[in-house]
Amino acid sequence: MVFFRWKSENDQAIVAGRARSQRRLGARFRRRLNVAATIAAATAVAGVLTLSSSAQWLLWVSPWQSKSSLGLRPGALRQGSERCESVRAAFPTSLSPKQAKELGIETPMPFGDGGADLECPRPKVYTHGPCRSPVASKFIVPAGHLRSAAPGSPETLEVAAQALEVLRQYGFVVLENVLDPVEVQELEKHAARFLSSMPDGFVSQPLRANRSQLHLPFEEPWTSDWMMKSELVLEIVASYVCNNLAAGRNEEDQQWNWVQWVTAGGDLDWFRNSERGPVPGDLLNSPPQGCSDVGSAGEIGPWLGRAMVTQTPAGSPPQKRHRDIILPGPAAQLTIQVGLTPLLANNGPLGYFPRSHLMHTPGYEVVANPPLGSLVLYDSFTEHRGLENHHDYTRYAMYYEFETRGIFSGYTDEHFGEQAGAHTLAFRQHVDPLLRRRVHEILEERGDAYPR
Ligand SMILES: O=C(O)CCC(=O)C(=O)O
Repeated sequence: MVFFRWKSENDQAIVAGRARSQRRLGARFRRRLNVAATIAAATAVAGVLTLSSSAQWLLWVSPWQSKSSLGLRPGALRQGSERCESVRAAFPTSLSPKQAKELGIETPMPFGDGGADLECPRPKVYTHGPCRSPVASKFIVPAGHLRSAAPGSPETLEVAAQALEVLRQYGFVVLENVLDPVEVQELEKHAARFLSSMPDGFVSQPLRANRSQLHLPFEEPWTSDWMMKSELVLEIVASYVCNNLAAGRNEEDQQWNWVQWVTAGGDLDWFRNSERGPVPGDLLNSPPQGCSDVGSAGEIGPWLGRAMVTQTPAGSPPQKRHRDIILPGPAAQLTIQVGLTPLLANNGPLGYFPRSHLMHTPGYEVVANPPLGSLVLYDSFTEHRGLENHHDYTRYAMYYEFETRGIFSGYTDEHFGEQAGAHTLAFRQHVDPLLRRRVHEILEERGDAYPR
């Protein structure tokens, strides 16, 4: 999970003090001051960002911070070190060192037990099941009829357009019945086997609130075309993911752009402007540790990030709501959830906060518990959380995500073990050619500028 470093009050006080004593501020310094002040204002208006991301507790500092300013490298928190103790003090943990050791956790987790939310429940509406609410129907796009549709059929494009509309408006969409439930049921068995007898070179990682996560191996059935190359999914990804602000920009520049996006009204098309495209330089050519190196420096739009499986054991508590990525804001990473265990109201489905990707704060959450064979697509900037699993079995879900170059996802090549990086690459080579063809077609249709 990311510990994202907005300007602290201290930083702002220092900046303000200097501002008083230096009558003639340089243009750059003044801009920084504006950034801090505007961020404070925008954050107050927009509500508190939940600062977290799937894998980022290992990399709890920004990759753009210099070693000297922090006194350590990301991920270098050693048990017992001074730095480690100060982290412990700053992030009191409910996990004892003994428990952490038993879980195989060598570094302290800034989010303690991984972000369990034991506070007051929020109103929920459910998409399916006995508690299904008519209010939730606007988040669902029926797609069962596409299973028999020919490739390139107009129906596929029609459903993609509907789904895109929902996604843009609310930050997530349920594609109901798009996959064959029998095939998906098989995946659950594979997931359970893979997680319980992990091959050498793979390591599962704890995820907030008692979950764990592992990269999937590049092999059948995970590579199946009906899932990884779904025409419907790739069409939506190619059209939706358009935020290239992380490509070649440092943290401060991304913050500044994010603030401008919020203050300009929070329109997703704002990101399509060519001024917000990649910035040439070292950060673009070689994204730092934890930042995505998908694709190449000369192109924009989405590529496949990685494919993973998550398990939510029996009795797991609900998570705190969070965003999987913070910068550079929405439309930079799109996550596809494939429920492998049939999702029920109380076996650990995900709850989503509609329109939170546009910085709106709704008073309720939408629990997506669609039938097996359905997908949920969500902007990783949308607030969401895993809910409690009250059942006596583990709930499995597969996730794969598409992203633009440079975003800080927190994943490194070795995050899931020394072998995992090779599997990530193989997945990308499998899916990207098809996706990129569609990305280029769409960019050309729209007349959006992109470097060739
Ligand atoms: O419970 C899960 O499957 C995933 C939870 C989640 O959204 C997260 O930890 O980012």
